Parts: sequence; C-alpha cells; structure tokens
Amino acid sequence: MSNRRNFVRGFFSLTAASLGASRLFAQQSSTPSARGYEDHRSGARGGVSVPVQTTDVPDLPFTLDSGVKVFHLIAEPVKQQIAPNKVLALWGFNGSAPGPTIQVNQGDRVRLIVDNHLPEPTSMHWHGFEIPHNMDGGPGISQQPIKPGGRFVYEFTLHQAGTYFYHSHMAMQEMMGMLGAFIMHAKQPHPPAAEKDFVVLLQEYAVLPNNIVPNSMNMEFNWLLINGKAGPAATPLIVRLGDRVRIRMINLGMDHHPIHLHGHTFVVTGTEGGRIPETAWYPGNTVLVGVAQAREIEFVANNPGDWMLHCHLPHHMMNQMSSNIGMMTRGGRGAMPAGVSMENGMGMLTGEPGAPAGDDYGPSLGRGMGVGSTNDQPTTNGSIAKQNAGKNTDRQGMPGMQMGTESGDIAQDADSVPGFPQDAYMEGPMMAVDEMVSKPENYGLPSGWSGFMQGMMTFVRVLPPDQYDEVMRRVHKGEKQQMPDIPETNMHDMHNMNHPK
Ligand SMILES: [Cu+2]
Repeated sequence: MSNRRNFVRGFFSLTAASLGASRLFAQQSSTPSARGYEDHRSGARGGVSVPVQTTDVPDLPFTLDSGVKVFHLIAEPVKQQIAPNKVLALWGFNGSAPGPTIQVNQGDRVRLIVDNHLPEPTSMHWHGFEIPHNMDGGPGISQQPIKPGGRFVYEFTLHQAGTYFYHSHMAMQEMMGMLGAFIMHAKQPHPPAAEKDFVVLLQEYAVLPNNIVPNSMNMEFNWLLINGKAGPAATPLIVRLGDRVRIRMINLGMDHHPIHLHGHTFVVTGTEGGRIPETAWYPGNTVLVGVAQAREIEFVANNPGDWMLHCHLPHHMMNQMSSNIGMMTRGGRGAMPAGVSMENGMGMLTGEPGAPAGDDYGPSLGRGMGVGSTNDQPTTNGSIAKQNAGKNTDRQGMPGMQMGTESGDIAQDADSVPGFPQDAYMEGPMMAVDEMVSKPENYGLPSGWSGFMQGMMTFVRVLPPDQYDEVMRRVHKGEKQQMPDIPETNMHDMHNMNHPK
C-alpha cells in the first residue's frame, strides 16, 4: 500500500473480509456450488471476493471435517459435448473435462481425495502450490502413481492466493483433458473489487474426422476449446455495463494462446504465480497465455456491446479444421494430400519410403491425423467453388446449417483468383447454427452470429442494465441449452469404453 487511497481501501476490504469471507463459501458446502450467473454485485461492494464463474464447467462441492475442506475428485473417462453433434471421449474428473473448479480461501486447510477410475496409473499435481514434497503428485518421485481403482489422499494448508490449477502429471493424460481450475481467494480481496470474476480454461485436441477419441500424439489441433466447449457452443461471459471484470485464463496443452479482447483495454494483474503488484500492471488487449501458465486480466466494462474474446491464432478460430474440410488448393487432380500417416508424416517413427519432409511426399496439409492412417483422399475446394461461383446458391449449406451461402457472397470470377477460397466455405452464414446453441446467455445476439464464432472464441457481453436484467432473468428461469446429441453408434462405443467387461 503505497498511498493513502489504497490504504483506506485496503483497510475497509480487510474489515469486510474478516466478516464475510467465511460466509462466502460456507454456503456452498452442502449444495452443488453456485453455477451459471449469480449477481454478486452486493458482495463485491462489501469488499468480499466474488466467487469465480467457470462457464460450462461445474464447481466442486466440499464437506467440512473439523475445519478441513474435503473435496473428492474422481479421475475417469468422460463424455464431453464440445459442440452440437460432437461429443468427445476424453479423460477428466467427476464427469467433466476440464474437471470441476475448486474454490477455496487463502489459509484454508484442504483434503483432496483422488480416486483413479482410469484404466492406467495416474497422479495428481497441484500446479504451483507451495506444499510439502510428498503432496506434490510427481509420479515416481514424490509418490507412487495411483493404480487403477486406487486412491490417494492429499492434504495441505494453502497460504497462497491466486489462479492455480490441478492436472494429471502423466503427460499424455494431460492431452486427454485432465485439467481443472483451483482458485485461492485472497484473504484480503484485491482492490479495486471486481464485480465479475471468470475462469477460462484453454484446451485443444486433435480428433480424426468421424472419430471421438483425441489422438494425443498428434499436434495438428482441430478442436480448440474454452471451458470444454468450442465456439459457438462456448457460453458468453455476461457482464453489466460498468462492472469491473476479472478473467483468469489457464492454459494446459501443447499450444500457446494469445487471447484477445475486443473493445476494451485491460491490465494484466496476475500470473500463475499470483497477484502482480499494481505498479507492475501493464495494459493490453491481447495477452499470451503460454503452456502451463495462467494470466489474470482486469478491466472496467465501460463499452457496451457483444465483444469477441478469442485466441488470435487463425487456426485456433476454426472448428474441425482438418482434411474433411478440404485443401486450400484448386483443381481436383494433383491436389495436396490431406496429410500423410503418423509414421511418415510426423517422422516420429520410421519414414517410408523417405524422410517426412523429403520429396517423396511433397507438400501436404498437416502431419497426418492418426496412427495408421494412409493418405487421405485428395479433395479440393476448387470444384465446389466452381459450382458455386457466381450462382445464386442460397441454402446449399451442409445439413443442419441454417443457411447456405448467400447470393453475392462469391464473386463471379472467384475461381480465377489465386488463393481462393480462404474463408468463403469455412465461416459465415453457411456455418451458422444459432438454434443448435441457443441458450439464455446468447439471447439478443444478431442472427447468424454463430457462423463467425468458432474454435477458441466466445463473447464478453457488456450489457446495459435493461438487457443485462433480461438475460439474467432468462438464466435464472433455468432456460437450458439443448445441444443436439451424438449418433447412437458413437454412444455405443463410449458406453463400452466406460463399462469394460
Ligand atoms: Cu490458440
């Protein structure tokens, strides 16, 4: 506290915290914790930390045992619906990948019972926690891995505050979804108080077309997720005009993600190591969230609108971006192969007949989408483009898409322009699925919005009071999203996976 203003603010929040902080989470002990959007405005005004909201991910409830908060995590295969008609077979915790969010107060003593319902050993790491070595979860180092059907009980006292997370410390299991947020609320809430506090978990998967199990060896990611959902299925962050907003972003995967917010300038106020002193905050509208890092940003939502929040890597703003979408080349014959096999394409195994980058293969799109795959059939966007160029092609979209390309979308001479097509068949009205992802938090968005919100994308919706109240009314009414489910054949596979004979 370097000046009087901060001193006074700190004094009041300290007083309020001592009165209110224990109350905050005591309420959550017996019921499933607060989900969805609660209005914690009054709490924030009182100087107490508001609980974080992890859109699309539940909170983990706890019980109290002589003052120890007891959490129960089950590592298990899960079915995670990431988009309409797309359910992945992932590994996560308590039925969700990412796993449920844990919220505690600084100074709490916690007991974390971890059961392993996976078919192989696992170990739970508490990322960044300053705890005794034998609680660290380093498999084979600080403990023996937890065998299938086994249990390990972790217990420690938390003196830190900030955005932390838990994850399996088995590397390939991390790539199957085994991550969860672990938020330690500061004893003395950080001034200025935030009215909204969100957790955004960043993950990516490489999934073959018509497959449901990620290929954790593959590095061509085609599903980019925010809190376990791909845009447009990710639920927007709803804030009231004028709110101070904190967003805690956590990345555990294979790629870094430069997360960009439209319409606002934020300050970076925290990392995976906790709060940054105010003197070292720095402004931005894009923050790189590297692998195994967390970044906290804060801003005053003073600019009304539906503002995109997204990873700015272009390939991370797409869904299912792989060979089934087609090559960015023209002409059916001699088109680029869609990626060669894992053995050849990635060069991790024996290359036959030659080196993966050698002349034998020539250019290909990516590094193969699966072990044992042969070259996908060359296909092209060019022929589609030729069909459609200059025509009135209303309603020629794929089944389930709400619209086709609109007349006038494609220029008469499109097919003669080198580089065409780029986005013409990858985003836009023909990709819109507004109805399929309808939910209260999306109320009032412009028709066709969902065609442009793909991959690691969602909104921060900065709503004037009347619109905010209307969205909240719908949220509280319990209007639920009904995303179309997956075909029975896939369900059958997943059932067998979860119920081995
Ligand atoms: Cu990214």
